[in-house]
Amino acid sequence: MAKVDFTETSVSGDLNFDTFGCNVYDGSPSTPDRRRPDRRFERQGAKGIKVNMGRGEELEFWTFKDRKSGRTTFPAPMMRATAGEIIHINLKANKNTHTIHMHGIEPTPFNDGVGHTSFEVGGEYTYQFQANRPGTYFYHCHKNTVLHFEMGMYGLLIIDPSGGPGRLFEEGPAYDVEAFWVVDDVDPRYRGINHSAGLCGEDAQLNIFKPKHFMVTGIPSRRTKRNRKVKISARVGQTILSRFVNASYSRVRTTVYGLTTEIVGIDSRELGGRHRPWCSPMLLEPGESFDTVTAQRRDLIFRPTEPGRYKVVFEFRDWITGEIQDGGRGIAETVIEVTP
Ligand SMILES: [Cu+2]
Repeated sequence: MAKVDFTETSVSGDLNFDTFGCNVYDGSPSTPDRRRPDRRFERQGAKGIKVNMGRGEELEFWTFKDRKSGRTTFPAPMMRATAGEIIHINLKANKNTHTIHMHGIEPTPFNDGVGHTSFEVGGEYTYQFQANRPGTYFYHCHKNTVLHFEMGMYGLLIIDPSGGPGRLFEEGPAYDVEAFWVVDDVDPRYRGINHSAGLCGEDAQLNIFKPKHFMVTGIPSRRTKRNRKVKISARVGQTILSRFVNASYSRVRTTVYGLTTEIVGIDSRELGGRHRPWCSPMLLEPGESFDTVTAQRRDLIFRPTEPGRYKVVFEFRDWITGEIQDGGRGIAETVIEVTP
């Protein structure tokens, strides 16, 4: 076995299958080609947080703490930047090793946060990338991903066009009201699984997922109808943008009643526009649904012309059988409330 040593910016020591498989290399390398950032985020993970699920039940989540503001939330605090900026995300890993993967952004492999193709952070690392395309992204830990993602190690990553918030893409639709619908499902059994379980071939049963709780943007389904993080309030004539992320392990069917849904972006990419003449936004009639699977994003535009309370339903369905999870209980609802 050849000895490899790229000093501090790469993997060193014996290289074999396990270096990227079972015993993933971890360390605190310095950032290659480091530049002065336009924007810097500081995160710490995994950070435990207890979430009140209602009826006296508390569940543990793992998330990222924002070291600048001191905030620990589930989902993890949002990162927001402007297209063209050079961004640094500094991660301090505590309790075990973790990574930050910017899903939908294509940085260099070294900065991609996928341990199996680079390394896991076993101390501290500063990810560097340039945000070239505006859109709706999310970041998440990519260590033992099935477990760490389910435990809550993710947050929104929004890249605004050069003019800042108020427009979705450079030329894309302008909006007056911005909302976030991040759907997730929770299997309490996963709370008892160790950080690295299943990585080295033992059967941690990560293929078995039986969700018992259903959430939108960190709010359990029994509170999503009224909670201001989920419910949308707007006036007639305003344009609403809702950034939808499927962070669950279900096929989620979303239906908005009484309003036309315009899907103007899919997976951080614009539908239509001058640079994409081969596609166009999708229009859904009131009551018509759309389905998404894990990690997919949809940018949704609503242009209400009449006051009303418009019902929104998220159905969490089994990928294979298509049945609503947990014996039909896998549903969350909210409303778009439109005043004159
Ligand atoms: Cu992790």
